[in-house]
Amino acid sequence: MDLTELVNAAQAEMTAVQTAEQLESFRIKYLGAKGLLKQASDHIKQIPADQKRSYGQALNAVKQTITEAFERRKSELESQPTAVKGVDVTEPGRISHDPYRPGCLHLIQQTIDDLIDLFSQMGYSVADGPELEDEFHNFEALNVPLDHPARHPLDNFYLDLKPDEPPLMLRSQTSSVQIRVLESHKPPVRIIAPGRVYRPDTVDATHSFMFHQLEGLYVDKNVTMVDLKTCIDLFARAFFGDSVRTRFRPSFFPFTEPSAEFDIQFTSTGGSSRWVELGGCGMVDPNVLSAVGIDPQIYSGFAFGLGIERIVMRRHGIADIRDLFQNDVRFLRQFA
Ligand code: FA5
Repeated sequence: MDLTELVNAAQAEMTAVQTAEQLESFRIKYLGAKGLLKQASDHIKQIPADQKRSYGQALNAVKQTITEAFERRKSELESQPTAVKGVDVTEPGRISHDPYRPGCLHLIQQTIDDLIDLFSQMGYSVADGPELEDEFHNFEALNVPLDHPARHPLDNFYLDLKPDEPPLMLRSQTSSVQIRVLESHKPPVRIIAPGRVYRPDTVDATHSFMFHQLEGLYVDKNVTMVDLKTCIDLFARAFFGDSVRTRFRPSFFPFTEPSAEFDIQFTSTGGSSRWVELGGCGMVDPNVLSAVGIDPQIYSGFAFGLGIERIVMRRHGIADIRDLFQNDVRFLRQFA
């Protein structure tokens, strides 16, 4: 065995050793019990007697060179930080000031749950409808004719559809659920429908392009505007406390007659007050009842649609609606 070739090969291989596994393979190959050095050592038997001494000396020098190279690389690798492949599940967790904090519901979902609790105590059950809605439920059956400005493409998210399919849209109001419920249930009907709605509104402190509404609908015999105002007042006091200030303003919605908007007073930390619109409401228009086959001579009803973000903001003193959607956990954890 050529010892010069052996040592050269070992040194070349050692330059490629980067990991503990490669170093161990190197050790087995050269320094192991059946390794190349052992074979070179066994080879001495075949060396003529007069050359044994010089072969032995050369072999010792090769052994020393390879062993030293091995030891040097070993200590270099041991002093390097261990490179972790993937996740080391045996590594202990990093202990922060708050190691085991559980997750929590988003503030909007917490508020929806509280609203459901409150209205169920007033006899309302929860109804649902699709967010991807057709124009019949979002507009037509709600007495909003084709030429009404609320249906303008710039004010809604219509879907780009094939011409032979009925147009679909992201619903712009939860009032669509009024129709879905009345299509399948005969009065008395008393429901709330919380859910997401979408409008291409310009985003500012009180407007978002996606937000949540809570629709309310009560249809029975002899339902009057007094019932509507009582319901809204009960809700406002239960939710914001007896000292809350609300006001009704006459308004217009195609699906209610008469219609109103109601506002709630926001008082900022500086003490100044402003009115913020919380929702729209009114007595269900007879045309809407007729559209779903309910006789408006026998039945009447009221409906309302509350902006859930506005309720959340008033309840928790949040000045900007955008804080609710940025998903900054430092903000959201305050309400855990
Ligand atoms: C409606 O959407 C009617 N469907 C409400 C209604 C229901 C009237 C039943 C009569 C009977 P309006 O567009 O005003 O109405 O919206 C209702 C509430 O949603 C507003 O008062 C406000 O609180 C909230 N809202 C409206 N636009 C936004 C927006 N871009 N971002 C956040 N909240 C909004």
